[in-house]
Amino acid sequence: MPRKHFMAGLALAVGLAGAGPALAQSCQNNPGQFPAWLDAFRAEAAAAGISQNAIAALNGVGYRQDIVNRDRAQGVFSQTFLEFSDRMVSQYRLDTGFARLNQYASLFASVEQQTGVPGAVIVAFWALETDFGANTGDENTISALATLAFDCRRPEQFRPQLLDALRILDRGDLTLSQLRGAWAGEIGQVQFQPTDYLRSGVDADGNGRVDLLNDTADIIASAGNLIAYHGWQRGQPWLEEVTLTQALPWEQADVYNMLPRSQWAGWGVVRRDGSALPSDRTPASLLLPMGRNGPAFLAYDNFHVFLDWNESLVYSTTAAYLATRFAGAPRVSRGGTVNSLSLDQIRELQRLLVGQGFNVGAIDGIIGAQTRIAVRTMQQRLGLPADGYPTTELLGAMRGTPVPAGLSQSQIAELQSLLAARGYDVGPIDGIMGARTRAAITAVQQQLGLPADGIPTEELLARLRG
Ligand SMILES: [Ca+2]
Repeated sequence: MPRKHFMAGLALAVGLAGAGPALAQSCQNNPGQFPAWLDAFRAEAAAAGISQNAIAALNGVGYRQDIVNRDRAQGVFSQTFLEFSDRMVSQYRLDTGFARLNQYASLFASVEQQTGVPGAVIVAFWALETDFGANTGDENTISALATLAFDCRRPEQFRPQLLDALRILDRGDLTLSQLRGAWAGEIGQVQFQPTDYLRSGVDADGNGRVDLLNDTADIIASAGNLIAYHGWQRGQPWLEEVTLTQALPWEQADVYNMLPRSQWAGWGVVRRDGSALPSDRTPASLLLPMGRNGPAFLAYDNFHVFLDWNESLVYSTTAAYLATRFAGAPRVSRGGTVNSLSLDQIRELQRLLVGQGFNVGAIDGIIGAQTRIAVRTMQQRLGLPADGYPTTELLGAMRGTPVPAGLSQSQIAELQSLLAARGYDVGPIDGIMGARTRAAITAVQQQLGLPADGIPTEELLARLRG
């Protein structure tokens, strides 16, 4: 799955955490082919209408093994939401952000009028990406992007970025010596990829150049434009801290499960201060970044803009929470005791889940979407509250759970074929236990009067063969 972030500095600074199994894929470059590749790229740029003057920026550019190494580095990140947000939502960032909101109040008001994006949201990205311009990166953008566009891993993603970086030179927004930023090609105080720069950049101060390194008005207006481009809905909330007053159907608490706000109110969810939520149809999901005993939020449609920015829930929740602070929300309440797992414990849990037949992707210590789904199913099977958050209680219960007699990959593939022949959707016949195969097994078990646990066994295979 392609990484979806549109402002990447924070994630990249901490090492591509939570990016998932795509990073584990490897491929081989032959750096000796780089000069010929660069010649072909020059021709492509010229054919795309880019001037020879801008194309000359490629002269002397060499293959950068250090950039490829950074792109391959698999950062591991196991901080909880409170650990991470305590670190990222620093007093310095809060003070500076409020000062910027005050200093540029009329500009923020006009940007919100034009784009619908509140200043609080823009300032949160500005803070997290570069500390308000203090850390914009000093990597040569052309050299970094040329290497990544040549590299075998994601050339289709970086070739257009390299073309657009040349177009930024052509348009005169930045000079070649100014064109520096993050190692993956993001530029400026809110770390725009070149394509975003060209499409969403605005010359708001009217000096004739979109300068996202130096022109504060350009930076604020362009960030509003980019966030609006990603689907921001004017006048709508994004994240709201709430209080849970009773146990609720925990399996409903999933960031992608949008329900009418009245449903959450009916399940005893109230505002953080204890007052009632509006009992209306506004879609919202219940986001429990540390499970049912930790902080609780309602996440609205606009929260998905933060998920676009970084698909890691801990990152995106922290960014959205910081924006609520700039909009006046108090410090998040600490919740009760949550026995979170260490990195090694998450890996152990992932191995145990695989032993139970779940597909959790890589055993990487990262709680991604697949691990969360497996955790929730396992919690249900063990009779634990199914909030999808792995704790030491779950790990302890799983250590004592017998591993079902497993099937080999070829046996699972045979099972998939038999299920498909009966009309079930199992996805590809690949011998891998994915969500569709599990659902099909559960359904056929029900049909056959077997315990519907979704686990593939010899017995089930024999029944289907017969
Ligand atoms: Ca300008």
